[in-house]
Amino acid sequence: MDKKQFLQELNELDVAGKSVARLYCDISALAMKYVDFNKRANRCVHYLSIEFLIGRVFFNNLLELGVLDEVNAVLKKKGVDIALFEEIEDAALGNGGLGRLAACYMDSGAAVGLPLYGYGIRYKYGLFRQTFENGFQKEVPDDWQKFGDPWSVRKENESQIIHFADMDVTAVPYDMPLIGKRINGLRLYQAEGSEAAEKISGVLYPDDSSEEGKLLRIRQEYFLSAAAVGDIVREYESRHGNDFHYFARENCIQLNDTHPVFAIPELIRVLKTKGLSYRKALNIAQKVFNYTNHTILPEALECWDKKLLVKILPDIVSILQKMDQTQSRKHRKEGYSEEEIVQTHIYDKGSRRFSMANTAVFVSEKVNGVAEIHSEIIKRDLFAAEYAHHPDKFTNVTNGVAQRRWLELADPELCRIIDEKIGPHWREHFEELASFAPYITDPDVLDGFAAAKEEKKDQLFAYIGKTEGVELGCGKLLYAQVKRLHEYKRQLMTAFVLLRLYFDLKEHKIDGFAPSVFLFGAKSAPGYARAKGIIKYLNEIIKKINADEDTKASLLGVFVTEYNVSYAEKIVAATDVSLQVSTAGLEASGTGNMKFMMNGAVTLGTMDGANIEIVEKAGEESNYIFGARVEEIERLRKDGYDPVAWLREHPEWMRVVSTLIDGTFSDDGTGIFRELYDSLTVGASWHRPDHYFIFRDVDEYYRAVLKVNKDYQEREKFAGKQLANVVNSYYFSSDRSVKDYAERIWHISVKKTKVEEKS
Ligand code: 26Q
Repeated sequence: MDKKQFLQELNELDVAGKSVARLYCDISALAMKYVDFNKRANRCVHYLSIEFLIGRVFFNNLLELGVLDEVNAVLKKKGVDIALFEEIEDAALGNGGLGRLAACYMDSGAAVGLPLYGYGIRYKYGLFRQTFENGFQKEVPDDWQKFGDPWSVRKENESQIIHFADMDVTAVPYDMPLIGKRINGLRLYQAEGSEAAEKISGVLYPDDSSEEGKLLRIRQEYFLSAAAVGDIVREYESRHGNDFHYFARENCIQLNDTHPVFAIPELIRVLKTKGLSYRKALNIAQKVFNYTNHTILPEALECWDKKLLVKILPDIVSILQKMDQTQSRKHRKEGYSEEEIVQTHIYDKGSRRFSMANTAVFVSEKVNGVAEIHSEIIKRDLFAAEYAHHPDKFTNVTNGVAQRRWLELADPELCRIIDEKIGPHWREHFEELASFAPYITDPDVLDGFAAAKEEKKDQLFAYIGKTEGVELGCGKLLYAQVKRLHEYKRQLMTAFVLLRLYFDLKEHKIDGFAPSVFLFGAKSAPGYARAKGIIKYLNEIIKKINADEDTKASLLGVFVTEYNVSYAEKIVAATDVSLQVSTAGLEASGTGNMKFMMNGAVTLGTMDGANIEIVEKAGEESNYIFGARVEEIERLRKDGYDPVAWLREHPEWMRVVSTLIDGTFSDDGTGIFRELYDSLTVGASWHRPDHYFIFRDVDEYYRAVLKVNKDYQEREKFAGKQLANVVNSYYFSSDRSVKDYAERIWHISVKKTKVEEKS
């Protein structure tokens, strides 16, 4: 980028009378003029994902272009506060972890100079925006394009037609630059051509409880898969014509979970139309694809009814069926037992369904989980049969997060403290953060860190005061649990701990409690009644606690509305204690845990997902681990577990849990609190009572919360624990993750050849 020229043009920009949105568009468009996409490399990786939770790109892109500070200065001179652009909507084209991970990987790919290209869907409406009405979540459509989309370029002439049995749909690409050492692209497709076609890129996650909803979901998945495959093949043909010998050498496709798995049969279908045999096409596919699993929850493992698929994708069904036959023959030859064949097969004759995960595992060269423990679990449980015969297929790549967004943008104050001691080089080579280690016992650094944390808390609390109307004061210890609302993440367990704290404080049962704030942020899937019930319950608890004059100086709660990427940036920087309390074995990795760690929060959590690696790197003494390990949970599942007996024996907890049914709180007559209570004591919707083992862990959780609270009061010592987390967080950079993928799975390197140099 020609910085000088850009800044000169910016200087000349007329700001008078322009709205914030208009200015945002003008400055973004100006920067886009200087963005120059790199040419493709000899071998490229295509990252297919149904979600990209990008968040606000304005600040990130200016940072990556190296002009953020300068733009800030120019605008200031013109009397414009750059912070105003924080009001502009961000693109939430994802739900949570998986989508945010995809965005971090795109950021890192460009930053470290890997030819990594994203393919996704340009949803008209992203993840709903959340409001609370009387403590209940309400959803509002997310019209993220209403201020324009200045960072995308529509590529009309690279549109393609996607065929379904009942309609043709035009897929129009929009390219967003990914700026770093390389300028890569994220290509999002918009569906056009008719009203029915437009629906395909209408909303992220349509309600799929009806057949119509399921069909729409299948259409979305195929739309993305076919558009990406079509693009990759066309680009290849432009260089090699009809000779597909080099296809697998030059292209690698990473499937971000099973949602884009139709890309496999689609590639085979397309290669067949180019004259290749089914065998040859399958052979190429087996060299091109890799698959990442992100969850072992049975309800998230996609299987599609043949009856549905055949209605709109008959050719894909034929190929999947043929693949199933090839697979059976191959597996018999390789000595799979009948039971193993049933566990691995692509098509299940009994239920007449196709397993997307089994399709992915069969074809992929590498299959990976997203944290050590999770990769072990998928080898041992989910894909045990395939692992027994092809152990080399399976590997682990622990997730990471983009430190440019999650530390540099989120917490410049902390970054300056680091810079002062070790210079700024660590910003580009994040592993050099390790050299900050000798300074984390330096009293000046510890004081400086504690002061910076207070500053971030003040900033966050001021923002919360303004947006939520809740005053949180200052000098408090901040505990935070922010993530999607799901039973396995156990926000309900935190609700019980919070209530117990409140009762005990009110009755003067706790000595020397450091004044604390419990902060929650979460969206629930619109149709997930129990998750919505938990939001309401937490809101009721918080209302009660915040209104109590006896305790409010010691304990406050807040459930922030519309938790999203931008909110997360503020929260991770301000938090002291990161709550990561999923049932052991169920959180594949978690990435919020890494963002908090990077900003100097200690983890208070279970031995689950990447928490285990966090504790391994930063030390048990700098974190707070409690609860049943995965082996114990498995034992309890097998040998039986009696939550009702436990409650009976623990009246202090019975009192807390009873508030779900004793009238302490009102659920406005919806019956949802009773339903929650029943789910813990009787069991509901095919789950056993307390399916997520809250009562196994809640008391240990409570003790751990008190222990942190006590330790926090030795502020300097506690700051040392926090800084031990910062220093050791370099491992959780997504730069490390993508380099790991590049080396072990994608077989690409960061080195540039002459041909790859910019044109
Ligand atoms: C499944 C079937 C039908 C419709 C939708 C789905 C579906 C949708 C979204 C299944 C899974 C997801 C999303 C999963 C996800 O976000 N997983 C998270 O991935 C993170 C990145 O690897 C991990 O850190 C989290 O632990 C994991 O929960």
